[in-house]
Amino acid sequence: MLLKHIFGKRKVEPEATEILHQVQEELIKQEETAICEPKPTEAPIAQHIATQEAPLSLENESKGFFSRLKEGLKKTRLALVDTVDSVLSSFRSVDEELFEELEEVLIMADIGVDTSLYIIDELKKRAKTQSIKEAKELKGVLKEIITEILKEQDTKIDTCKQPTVIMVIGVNGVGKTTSIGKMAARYKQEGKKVVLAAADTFRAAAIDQLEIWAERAGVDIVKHQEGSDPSAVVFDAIQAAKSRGADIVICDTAGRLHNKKNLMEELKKTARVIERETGCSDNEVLLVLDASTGQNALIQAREFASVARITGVILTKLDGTAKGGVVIALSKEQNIGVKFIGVGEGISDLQEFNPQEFAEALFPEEEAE
Ligand SMILES: Nc1nc2c(ncn2[C@@H]2O[C@H](COP(=O)(O)OP(=O)(O)OP(=O)(O)O)[C@@H](O)[C@H]2O)c(=O)[nH]1
Ligand SMILES: [Mg+2]
Repeated sequence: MLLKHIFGKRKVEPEATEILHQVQEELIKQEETAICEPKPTEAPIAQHIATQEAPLSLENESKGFFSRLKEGLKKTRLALVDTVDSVLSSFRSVDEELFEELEEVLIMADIGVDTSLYIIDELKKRAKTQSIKEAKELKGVLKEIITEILKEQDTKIDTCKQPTVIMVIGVNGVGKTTSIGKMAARYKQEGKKVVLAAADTFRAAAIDQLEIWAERAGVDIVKHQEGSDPSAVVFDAIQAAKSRGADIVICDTAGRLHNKKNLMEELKKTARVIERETGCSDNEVLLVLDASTGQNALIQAREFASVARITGVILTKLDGTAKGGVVIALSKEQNIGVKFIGVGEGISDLQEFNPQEFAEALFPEEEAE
């Protein structure tokens, strides 16, 4: 609501775009300090166990998949699509004022200034070429533009290498370990042999937490003592995978070290070991981002991308946040494909990101009329 307080009224003048950029930069600066601050978000191990549910079943999975996605995007839908609906219904014809109102709705829904401006520009162009006269007709075009943006990036993980090594990185508390547990369960269900590498050696609890997930998913884990060299854990995990004929190695990493520089150096070193041991320079490096942090997730993407080769994003905690619009900004502004989304804490609450289905869940058909 900050922008509304600043500008006092809903209308955003075209010349205010520059100011919007400045305000966004300022917000980003304020949030930047929080990036490397340890957040005491991690639930105690007992709580992790308490939130566990029945083992993942692919049958239940496909049945409930779309409804869980829809449910998970409820708050984002309210913030974005329901607000778009109310703007469209308050205008009869398509005019400049309507586009300005829509632009503000997009920015407020965490789509980011640049992406919002791009979407409105496209909307104007298409409204003109399609001779759209009624405001409500714009909704379908908006959905089309958003779907196209989401489809621009690669959303698939290549698991053909033997073994495929996936390194999972991100700041503390974003959901790395939980997502790894969920991924392990998915791959296991697909008939793949998985080995987890407990390379967050910074805390003993992190190793214990991954071990619980390995047990739940029914996969192997390679672990060392707390404080040991993370690269050595990854090295051993890859050797174990090779000798056991495993298909996939997923490496947990620390979200915090004594300082940010240490963390980044450690990640680089681990990536080098993976490269050397697999003989491949294009292994998956997935950055985990917490959708509920909105624009801060974009800053983290930018920071990590400047020091690491990121091949994709796992966007967690889409359930319970109205800031899911950030997925659109990530695709457009950061050029990073979202590979998985987290829509809950349960073992089956990780979904492969499907741009078309995501757009359908955000703009359900029955409401598109
Ligand atoms: N609601 C919801 N909670 C999630 C999701 N993914 C993870 N969480 C929760 O987020 C919290 C932190 O998750 P972790 O997996 O421990 O995060 P981490 O990145 O490994 O944290 P560190 O090991 O401290 O760096 C846990 O309470 C998880 O249950 C999600 O998609 N939705
Ligand atoms: Mg962790």
